Amino acid sequence: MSTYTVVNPATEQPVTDVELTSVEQTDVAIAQASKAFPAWRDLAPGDRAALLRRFAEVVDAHIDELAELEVRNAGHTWGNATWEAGNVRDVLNYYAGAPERLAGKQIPVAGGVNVTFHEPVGVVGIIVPWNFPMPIAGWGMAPALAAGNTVVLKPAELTPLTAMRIGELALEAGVPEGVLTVLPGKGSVVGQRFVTHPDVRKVCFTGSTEVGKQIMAGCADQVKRCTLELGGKSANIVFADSDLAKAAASAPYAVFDNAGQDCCARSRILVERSAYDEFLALLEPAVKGVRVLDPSDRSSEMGPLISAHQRETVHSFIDDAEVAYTGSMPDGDGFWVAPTVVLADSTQQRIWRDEVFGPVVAVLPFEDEADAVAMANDTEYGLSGSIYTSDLGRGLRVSRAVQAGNLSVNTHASVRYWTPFGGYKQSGLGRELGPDAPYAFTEEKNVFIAT
Ligand code: TAP
Repeated sequence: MSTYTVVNPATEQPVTDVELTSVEQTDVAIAQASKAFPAWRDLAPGDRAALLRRFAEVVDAHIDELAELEVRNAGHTWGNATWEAGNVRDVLNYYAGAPERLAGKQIPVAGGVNVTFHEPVGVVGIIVPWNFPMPIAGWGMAPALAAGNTVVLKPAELTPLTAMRIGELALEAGVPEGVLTVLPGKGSVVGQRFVTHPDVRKVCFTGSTEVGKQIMAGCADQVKRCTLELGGKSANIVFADSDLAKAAASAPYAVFDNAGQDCCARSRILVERSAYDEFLALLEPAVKGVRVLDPSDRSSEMGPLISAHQRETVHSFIDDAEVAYTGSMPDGDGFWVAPTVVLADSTQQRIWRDEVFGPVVAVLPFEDEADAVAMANDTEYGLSGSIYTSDLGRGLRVSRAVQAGNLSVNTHASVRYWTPFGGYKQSGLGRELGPDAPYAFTEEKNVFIAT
């Protein structure tokens, strides 16, 4: 039996050892999920809804415990970790409304009656990255379970603890054995088996674009359904007519939240040239004001990176770039990088094009609206972005022109569990969240009855 030692990224101290699931154990779990599927599918919709609501209640009773685990396992701040645990509860409650609403259609035809049904696909494999272990687990499992599927879920090897606890809480809530199974382990072992095992009918993957492409190629072999939520290089577009003080005050939180390990991080700031110097001057105190502290300190606003490896990757970007200014970070152990503002000198630079996944933001001026849109779209990614302007017509026009799935105007808050989330271009395939998410875990069946 091989094990992995979970490390606290703020202290580099071991937290606990976790047994890694083997291929054989993965196969056993998939067999149990297949066995549990018919009964879960056939449960009266109201009963499935009630179990999901009960699951949400049990999660709610353990918010502090889950948050505590995430602070130690992922280095998330207390504020973020409690929000993330609450998000799992909220997503379960929201999709508890779905079993009773997954209605098909009656479509007019000659000579009979035509009806459609939304039928669950079967066993769903969910592969979760380390940056948001709880929300991403919740966004996959809640609509999948609501639609009548059973779920096998693999957390990232680095951050398995909260997902494992959530799996236990499901059982405590009365969710039957085999309906949700959490399998801590390696992507190349457990995740890969979800892709190749014929009884896993759909794979929901969140992670890097590179691995996402491999998952998609692997799924093609069996024409397996897959949803991909991948990387991003999102633009924060600041027009000269915006409230510059507000735009500058909010910009750090749009990119340094979760130490920049956020697929939606607005890691490119585009500023209209006439406001460029003023914006940079306003941004400096905002960046320096971010409280970068051990996340066990409840006033911390930014914690460490997840690992030494991730810190090296981030340094490889900063070392090549022209740093304008940095914020603070603690001394001593922990995988720390200070919030860093880089002045880009071209849209071809690596810092401007590649996802850093760390607390680094690059800034470049633009000339006019058309230039801003062209620069924002000059990327293979398309996940999110923000537009700051006092002209709401322009805000809407630019939102429509930017090729990304989640835009926000005069705020960076673009993700809500009751609205759809996902990427254009190489940021992903399909959508999560919102009212339609359960349908993505069903097949639509059409039945014609001759009369
Ligand atoms: P990845 O290395 O892609 O890992 C993501 C998950 O996939 C992990 O659980 C990993 O397992 C597993 N995995 C790795 N190789 C696999 C394979 N061959 N087959 C099946 N599963 C495999 O990404 P990461 O470094 O954890 O996360 C960072 C990336 O995720 C960033 O690019 C970020 O933008 C993206 N991300 C996107 C979103 C959305 S919603 N678009 C949200 C969060 C993160 P291990 O445990 O072995 O690593």
